[in-house]
Amino acid sequence: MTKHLIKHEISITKEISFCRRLVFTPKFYLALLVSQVVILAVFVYPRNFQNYDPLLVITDQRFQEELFNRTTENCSIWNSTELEPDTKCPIISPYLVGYRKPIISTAINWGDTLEKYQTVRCGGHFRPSNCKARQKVALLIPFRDRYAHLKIFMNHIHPFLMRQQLDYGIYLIDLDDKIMFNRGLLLNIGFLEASQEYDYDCYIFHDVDLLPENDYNLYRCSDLPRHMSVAIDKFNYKLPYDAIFGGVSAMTKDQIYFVNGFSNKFSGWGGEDDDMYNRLKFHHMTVMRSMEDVSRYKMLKHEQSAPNPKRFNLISTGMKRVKEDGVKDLRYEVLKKIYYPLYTYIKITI
Ligand code: NGS
Repeated sequence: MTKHLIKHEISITKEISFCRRLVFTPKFYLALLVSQVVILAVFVYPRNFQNYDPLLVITDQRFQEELFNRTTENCSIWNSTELEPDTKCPIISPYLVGYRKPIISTAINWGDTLEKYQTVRCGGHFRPSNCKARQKVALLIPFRDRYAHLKIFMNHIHPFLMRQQLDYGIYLIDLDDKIMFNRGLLLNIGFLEASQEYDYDCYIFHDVDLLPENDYNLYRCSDLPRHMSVAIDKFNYKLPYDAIFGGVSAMTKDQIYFVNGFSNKFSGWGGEDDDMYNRLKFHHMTVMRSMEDVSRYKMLKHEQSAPNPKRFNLISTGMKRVKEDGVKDLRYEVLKKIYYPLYTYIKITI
């Protein structure tokens, strides 16, 4: 028994001295370093850094301050009654360039951007100087907090729309912070506010995180409602499902009133566009789409908003409410309306 114990002790001592020797060799440290790098690369890095993107910093305080200090002193006043040239602009603008990769950088200098777009009038209005635009278009952007996206969007969309020779205005509609985001409601109010300002022919419902890649994707309305963001990089440039009407879509004033606009009941993320698709179907309207190679969009990265758990139920019961839930008889209050150099900002509450 004692003999056995001694043997065991000797073997433990041997193991300890082996470990000591190992710990003091450079190979050991090298192996330790390599294993840590492997652990970091395989397990930790993908989770913490792969999705890291400066665009995820959605509340860019400095940018917000820069922005809110610049109002009408930095732009020329827009006067919708100013005389226009008599000649109509050509059906296809000669300034179009086709596919152009969007510039995605938060390093865009806001001052330079304003300098660059001096032809844009206060409130984000523009009209060609050498011809009469074929359509007057209001871009309605439901908004909450995504200032970094806004900067990139503005820098991209103004030259894009100018090249299309449109008479346009850009409206950012923001909801009282105490109320949950509601895309349908904001678009309805944006429509009512914009139509009071100018006799627009066409209203484009536009998410701030989508950048059109090809300027042959004409921002105009047709006889039927249009779904424009057909091919988004996030969905591998393929339509995710036939009934999708979200992202970017376009309707005339008559089409909007005909279906009573969007439902105001979809608080939180998702479903209001599917409900709009049902409204169109209910009113026997089909949706128009352009070719995938033209209707291409780059989506800016952001965290997924919390989906509305009630959205499926709201969609299935939606057509019972078409008449009373929509753009007609909508009550709201405008808290702020500011004509910034590149867009009109409207903050509302209900
Ligand atoms: C569907 C949503 C739509 C949304 C679409 C694309 O699942 O509201 O995804 O969203 N419908 C429902 O949730 C019922 S996207 O990934 O582009 O943000 O528009």
